[in-house]
Amino acid sequence: MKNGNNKNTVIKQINEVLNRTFGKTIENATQNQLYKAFAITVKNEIMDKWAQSAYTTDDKRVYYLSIEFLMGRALSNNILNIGKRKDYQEACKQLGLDFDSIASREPEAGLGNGGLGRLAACFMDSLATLDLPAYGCGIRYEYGLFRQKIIDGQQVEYPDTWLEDGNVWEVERPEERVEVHFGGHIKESWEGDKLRFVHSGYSTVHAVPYDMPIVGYMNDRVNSLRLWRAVSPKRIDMASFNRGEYLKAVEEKQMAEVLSHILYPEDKHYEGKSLRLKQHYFFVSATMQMIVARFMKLNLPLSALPDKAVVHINDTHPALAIPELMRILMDEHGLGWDEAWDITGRMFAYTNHTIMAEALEKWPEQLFKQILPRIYAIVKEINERFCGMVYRDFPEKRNDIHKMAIIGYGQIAMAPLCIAGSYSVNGVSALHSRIIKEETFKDFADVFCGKFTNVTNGVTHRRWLLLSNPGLTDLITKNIGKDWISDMTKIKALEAKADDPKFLDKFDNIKRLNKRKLAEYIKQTTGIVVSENSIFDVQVKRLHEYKRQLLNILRIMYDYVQIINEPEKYKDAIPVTCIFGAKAAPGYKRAKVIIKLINDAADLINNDPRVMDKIKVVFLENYSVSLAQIIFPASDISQQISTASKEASGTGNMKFMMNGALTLGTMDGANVEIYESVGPDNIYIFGYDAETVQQIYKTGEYDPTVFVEQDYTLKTVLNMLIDGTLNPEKPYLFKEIYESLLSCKTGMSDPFLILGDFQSYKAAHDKIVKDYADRRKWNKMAVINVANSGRFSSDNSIANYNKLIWKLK
Ligand code: 26Q
Repeated sequence: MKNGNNKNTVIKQINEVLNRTFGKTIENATQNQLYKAFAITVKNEIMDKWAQSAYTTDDKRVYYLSIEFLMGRALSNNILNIGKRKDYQEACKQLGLDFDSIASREPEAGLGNGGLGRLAACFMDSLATLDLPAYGCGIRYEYGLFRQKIIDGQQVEYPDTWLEDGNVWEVERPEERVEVHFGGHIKESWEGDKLRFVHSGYSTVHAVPYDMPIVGYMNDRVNSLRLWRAVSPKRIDMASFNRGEYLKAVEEKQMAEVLSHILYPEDKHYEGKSLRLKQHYFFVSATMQMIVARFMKLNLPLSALPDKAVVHINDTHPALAIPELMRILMDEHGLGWDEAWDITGRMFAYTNHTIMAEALEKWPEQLFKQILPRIYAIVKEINERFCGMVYRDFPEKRNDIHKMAIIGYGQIAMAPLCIAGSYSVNGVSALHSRIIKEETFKDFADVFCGKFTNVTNGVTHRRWLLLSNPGLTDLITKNIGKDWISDMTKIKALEAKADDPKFLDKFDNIKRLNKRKLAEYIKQTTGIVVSENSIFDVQVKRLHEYKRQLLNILRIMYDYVQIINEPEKYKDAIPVTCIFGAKAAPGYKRAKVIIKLINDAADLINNDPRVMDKIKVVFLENYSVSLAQIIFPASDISQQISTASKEASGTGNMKFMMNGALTLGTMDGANVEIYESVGPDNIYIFGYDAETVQQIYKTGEYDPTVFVEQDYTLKTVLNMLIDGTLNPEKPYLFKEIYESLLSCKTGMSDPFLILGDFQSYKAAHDKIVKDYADRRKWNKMAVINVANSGRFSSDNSIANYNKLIWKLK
């Protein structure tokens, strides 16, 4: 029996590793040792392929540069991708071990804030699976995104010590260390007819790479995620140490190493912090040096560099890779400006992820100059040549040059640098790409019309469906065969089953089991008992005003008031469990108050007997990749309710869809494409569209008081924010929220248009809850959603990136 053999091989391997590494056996190993033994065993299995993929080919590669990689746990994923899930499960069964509990010992690699970081992780998975040679490059943060606890309804942050107990997956490569220089002075000198730039008086930080394997699904490719760690070249200064100045002795060392200590927890909020600028330069400098050094081994002329490497810039954070390459080509390889710029201009592609003004990166010129004097000089030159080109070649745009300049008003703007220095610029959904081309970066698009393109985001169905929802995965495979797993477009065949009552019952049952699992988790972590028969209505994402968790909680409070006012009317209503998960940036006060509001409202509603358990409100703390893997499969309703035009794409929306949740959303980001895929009957759309929102911003015609005057219940709900109902001890807590919702002074009114969208949101929610009663019909809609989710696999996005932009192989 093949399977029996494989299972026994796994058992033998694990025993061996346990024995060699810990001097233990399966019988007496701790859970942590078991986890490590599993991980080492899997890693050993992929080592061969990793060496092959990483060090033997000269093919053109894509380097995906990102300040964030929100990877989540790797063990189950890697086992899935090498095709040995069954072997490991059976081995565990035979040994009396609980595989999931062992896998949950792995600390999660949470090196990202949200969508942008998770997208980078999904893309790494698809790149390997599509057998494309790729490197992910970023920072090996010692502390990932903070762990969130909710204490007395409020967010409290704790450090994420994910590396404390070691990281089985990483391989340190000290032999590939490079130097990164900060500060100092630049001297110009003529060497024959060449102007040379000599950098002196700088301080040095060593960048040491740590590689993690990225395993392709059922193929021979294992790519690398290369994360750089900052190490000081200095040992402790023994002289100061001996004088008893311990602090001073370690100070310099720590100043250097702090660069890779912590992930900034701000998501879409830029602040000109010098440490952050240093982090950006640190990892892009190390990466660009590595790329050029690797290329030099091929003994080709430097002009061939773009045939061997393409560098993808994930938002503007790695923008300095552009001037850094210029520096390496000119200062270290003696190229002239034009030659270096020609190479550079063929190497970079840039993805924009947000149009929110406060997220657009700009650095104070003085700070920049001081920290990166040589890079500053290069950026200045790029700016002058770029503005000169526009002046010369586009006389009609002369009056717009100040809007496009890279340097101006004492600041250096990163998006213009990326656009000027890349051959491709893309947005992350059809709507978003249109907005950046026609509005945000319109002037650039007039100048470089061919550069702008769209690649809609996607998510890896291997993690978000196969791993997270094995029940649904099996059901799909039993009905349409297994081809869809390697080609997600084939999942469309499932639509043929959308009218099959037997199939729908099975589908319904799988959802129920997933809900049971989540209900258990909720009970364990919050003590709240929720019914698996209730509708699981879910909003999980970063806490941001534009994402409008506030709209959701106000609507819940509205339902609450309706139920206590007319209990008779609601006594047969299907109960709804409203689930939130959201981290707020630690310094984002309004976001934190909204978390408090959700929790205070939850307390009030969950403990009011008049509600008859018709509504439960649950705030799950520490929303993370692993928690998301439990939530999506158990969800009925996917809340995607951003103010239209604000959410560039969203990717949670896609994960819900794949798991058969129905979208309740605005026409924003990729919701628009989900709508096109499933049709108007299988999605719940409400609210202003992007054009109307823009119109309101332009005219300022928005008066929220009108909506309140028309609706007495809404008035009651808003009053609850200020009359102490929610928090009798601190009735003032939510006063500012109340005022922001109602303010209509010119230029001061609520930019998220919450009350403007309220009524249509409430109506859409009432309809979705009503429709749930017809379970056959509901499940049919859900199946149609799953069947049409194929285009949202990141395999599709990556295939598009490659076809349109990278052109590998
Ligand atoms: C920049 C400079 C200084 C400090 C912070 C930042 C910063 C950090 C994180 C700016 C932006 C981010 C994150 C942006 C982000 O996650 N955007 C999301 O990207 C997803 C993937 O494309 C989209 O699906 C989401 O719609 C978009 O909000």
